[in-house]
Amino acid sequence: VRSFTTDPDLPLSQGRYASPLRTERVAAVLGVSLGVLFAVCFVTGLYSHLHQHPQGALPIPPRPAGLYRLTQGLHVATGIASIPVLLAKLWVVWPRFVSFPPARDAAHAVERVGLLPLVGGGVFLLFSGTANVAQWYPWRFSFTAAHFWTAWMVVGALIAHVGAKWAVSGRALRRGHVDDADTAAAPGTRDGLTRRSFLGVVAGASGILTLATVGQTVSPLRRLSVLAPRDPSVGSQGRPVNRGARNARVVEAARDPSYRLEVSGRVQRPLSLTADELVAMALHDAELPIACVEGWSFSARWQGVRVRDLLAAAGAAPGRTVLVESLEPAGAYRTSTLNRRQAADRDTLLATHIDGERLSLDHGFPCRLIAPNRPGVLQTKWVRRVVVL
Ligand code: HEM
Ligand SMILES: Nc1nc2c(c(=O)[nH]1)N[C@H]1C(S)=C(S)[C@@H](COP(=O)(O)O)O[C@H]1N2
Ligand SMILES: [Mo]
Repeated sequence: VRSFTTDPDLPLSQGRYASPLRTERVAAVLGVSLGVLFAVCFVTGLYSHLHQHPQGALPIPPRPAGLYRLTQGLHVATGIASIPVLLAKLWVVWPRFVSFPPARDAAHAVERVGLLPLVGGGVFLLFSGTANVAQWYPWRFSFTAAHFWTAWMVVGALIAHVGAKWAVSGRALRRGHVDDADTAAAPGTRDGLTRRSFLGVVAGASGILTLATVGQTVSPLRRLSVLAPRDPSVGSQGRPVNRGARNARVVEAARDPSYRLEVSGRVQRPLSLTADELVAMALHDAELPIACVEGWSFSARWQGVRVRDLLAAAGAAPGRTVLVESLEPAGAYRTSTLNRRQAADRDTLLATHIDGERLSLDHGFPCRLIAPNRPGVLQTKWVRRVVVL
């Protein structure tokens, strides 16, 4: 045991794994950076959760139209940017993981046990998030449920960790602080510079990783984004497709001449419209994004019938919640709900056209929902029925 462990009472910079880069100050700088990145991830993640698990008391407004695009793009970008920072932080504090005896006293033991959810959970969030974005599902459990509950656990452990490290980090970050590595190192070594370069390399790795992926949502950068799973200008009609018509098993039903769009539920006059009748209605234009939960997005000019016009034509009372159903026989995204304000928004459309072209089968022909400030998973394609609740 003694051959690889360290003494918990020694400063980070001393003992078996001594390095001029392993100092309280470097650990604190990396820790603050991770704290900021994880806080952005947590807030934007909760916002995404609220969209998909609506709470009656907190209905999500349809404006600003591009807000979800921004928050989910930030979520995935800050998450990916934090990968090199977390790895660097684990490397710097490595001696602490192998200290022996494991704890000085009971309080120290509690603090150390708290590292398990913090480190394990943090690694799990970054791994599961990245795998999800890369559409790789090497597990059986539900990604969102596991990612969501782990996020709460990590944030709880993070708050406890910040409390435990507040004093020592505060000291280490103060201007004029002399790192204990400097007093321990031979005079004349330029460790200050080494540490600054180390932090520079970590920040650079973070930046490069971000540039290599963020083009999936910031289209001017798409040429740099060699690691991004999606290019916002590649796909049917020059736009990416999440789930195509064949995979969703809707090809026949969408092309069937007996297709009707139905407006039913709490209405005075249920409607049943052919695809041609739908296109013959008053079409409206809206420039709106598709912002996938996976962090890619594109903005397009859509044309279609306003949902509120359809509701009025069917004689629905104003201010109703609306359920939108797809032709898709099964699947997690075959229905979605519009709250009152979302349903009443002037840009909430059953789109029939994208960028002036009739929608392709893969983008939702004969019509698909497109509404402001909404995750892609809720922009239901191949709509067959609008039910007023
Ligand atoms: C590389 C890092 C990360 C990536 C790529 C990532 C990716 C994702 C994705 C794709 C979703 C959407 C899931 C869906 O709705 O289907 C999501 C949701 C979420 N993320 Fe992350 N994430 C990362 C890190 C984090 C971190 C560090 C936290 C918290 C500190 C976090 C908290 C959340 C929460 C709370 C949700 C909402 C889950 C739900 O809707 O129930 N994520 N993340
Ligand atoms: N019926 C149905 N609609 C759906 C989906 C689906 O699987 N089934 N996928 C959703 C997801 S996850 C996204 S990101 C958007 C993508 O729209 P696009 O394929 O037109 O780009 O469609 C949404 N609409
Ligand atoms: Mo999506």
